Amino acid sequence: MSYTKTWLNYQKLANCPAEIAVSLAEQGPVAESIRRELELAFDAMYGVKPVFADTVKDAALGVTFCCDAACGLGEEGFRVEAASGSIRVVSGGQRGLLYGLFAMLEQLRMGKTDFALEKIPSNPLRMLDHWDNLDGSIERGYSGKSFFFRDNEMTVTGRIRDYARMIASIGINAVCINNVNVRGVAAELIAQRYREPLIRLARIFEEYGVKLFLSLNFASPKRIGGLDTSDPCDGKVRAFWRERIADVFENIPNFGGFVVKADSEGEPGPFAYGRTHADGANMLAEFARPYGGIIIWRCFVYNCQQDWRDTRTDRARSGYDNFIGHDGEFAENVILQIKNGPMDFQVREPVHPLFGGLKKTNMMLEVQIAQEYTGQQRHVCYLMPMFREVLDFKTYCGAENDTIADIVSGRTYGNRSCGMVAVTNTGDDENWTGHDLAAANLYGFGRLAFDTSLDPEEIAEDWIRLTFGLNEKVLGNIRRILMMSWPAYEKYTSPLGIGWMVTPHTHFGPDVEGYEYDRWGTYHRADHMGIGVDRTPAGTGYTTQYNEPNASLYANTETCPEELLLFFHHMPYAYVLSSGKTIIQHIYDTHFEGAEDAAQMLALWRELEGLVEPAAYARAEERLAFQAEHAKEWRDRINTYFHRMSWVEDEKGRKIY
Ligand code: GCW
Repeated sequence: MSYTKTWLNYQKLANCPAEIAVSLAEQGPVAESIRRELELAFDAMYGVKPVFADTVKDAALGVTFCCDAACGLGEEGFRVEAASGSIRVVSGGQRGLLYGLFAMLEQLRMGKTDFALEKIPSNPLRMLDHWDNLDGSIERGYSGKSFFFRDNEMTVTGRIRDYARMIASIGINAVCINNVNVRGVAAELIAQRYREPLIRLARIFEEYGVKLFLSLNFASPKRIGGLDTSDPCDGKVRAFWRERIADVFENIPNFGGFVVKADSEGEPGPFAYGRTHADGANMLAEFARPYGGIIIWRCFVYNCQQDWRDTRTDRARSGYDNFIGHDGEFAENVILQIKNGPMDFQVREPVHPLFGGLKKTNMMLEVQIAQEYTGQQRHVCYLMPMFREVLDFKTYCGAENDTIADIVSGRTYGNRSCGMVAVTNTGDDENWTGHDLAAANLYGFGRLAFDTSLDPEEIAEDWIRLTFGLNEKVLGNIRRILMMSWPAYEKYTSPLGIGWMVTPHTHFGPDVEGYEYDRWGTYHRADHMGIGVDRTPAGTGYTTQYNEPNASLYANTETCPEELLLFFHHMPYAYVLSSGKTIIQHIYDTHFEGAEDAAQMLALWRELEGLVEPAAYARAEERLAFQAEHAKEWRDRINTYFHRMSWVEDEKGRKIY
């Protein structure tokens, strides 16, 4: 199947230089990628094949790549200086040159000829997690099937190289290719069965500076090792892992390590043997350490067998409760991977309190650009504004350098095992991400992970120009669509921090009580008087997991940020918000507004007919039209539910079914 070029859609530019000379002394797989990319890009942009030479003096455009360990930019940082037909790209390593190359191409494509840029990546690890299964399906995948696996075999095709180029161009340096739920034959990815294609895949990733990671099954000693236990303290189990891990690192080039989902949603883990997460993670880390490998251990651990009548158990508390007591116990090459919020990638959640709690543990921020709960790539929902808020959140873990961005970039504790990871949104659809506009989340995540200080709107602008060209109308309309999309989605799906009103299992479409009386710990507790969960010390006590002043701020209805009011408090429908509206009126108003916003996004897109490539126009038009209809369904289902619960009429007398 053919597929689109996304933001690497190199278009012909005006003012082509007559000849281009490039000086690049480096050798090796990454340097080769730089050469290939230059040939591809300059041919498409200028119709000129670059000449590789020792000196570039006489060419109309001369590009010099200079690898200099003493440049102070590190192996991944770069400086690009362009003036009067001469461009110099400097880095301490080849990966930095590769990032510098893509940054240079971006500038040239946006019509700039004289510029200077210097960037050192904020986060050591900038990672994508695929939830791809070996049969080719993707858990929570909304863009077709896996391009890594099909029918229990690996598929190492030309598409993988294009994928590697795409993600390298935004600074991604690590990818985990298989689902954290390691089922069936996936457990054998660490055995011989998939060795040869994994080596080929790892070599392609290596050419683009991307480390390969695998998710492993903690019960592998039993499942594939023929042992009768997977107890991490058992001698035979340790021997199994020592051998397996050594074998993987010694044979797969450029291998980064393992991701582990343990004792979570039915996945096996150390609990079965009376061992702790630290026992489990450290055992694996010990065997990965000689290879510089890391173990990424997920903190998404909670009781998924809850009785809805139990109002003391609180899923929001569980990540913190499970891990805080083990602060300082994890090995140096273990990183705890923590979701941005304490629940599960809802459209609005507070920031996970573990970030401010752990002081002696490596941490990584996990976000989800696969839009599981935010419209599944059939709705537009540009998530960078949400991630911006998360990164800027002050945890008060110390007097300074206490934001999430500080913690995960290593500024707070001076560590290098940390970073950001996104559950990714790609598949084998022709446009990679199902919705053409969802590619903005992939692009945006990479850019933001590379530079956590970026403005979401500027990222959006770059993405639009690089994908759709430089037309001002196209830029303006798509920017508006993207920037209004997250607030709109929140308005028509969720009031004031309430999540989960979705169809069980699929997580798509409204079902206000879908998860209300289920075992997953996901309640909004709406009754005829009010709605919300009391998470103050008088309720579940979740607010106490935050450092002061956050703990008090959230516990008090007067100071609790309103967008999270119902996450932290059970409030009467008649409670008056700062807008002067009651909660029930706010619910009605936001739902009507959200549906109008969705209609407006469609109208904005329709103005672009003829200005964007027809196939892309048609694909997105269809989805935006669906979104506008679906938003009405959300509006009506939610408004009707709360009207029937509260018996309060809409002040504006609009249609509520
Ligand atoms: O969001 C939930 C998803 C599960 C997923 C889990 C996790 C991979 O519904 O499908 O499992 O999170 O993060 O492990």
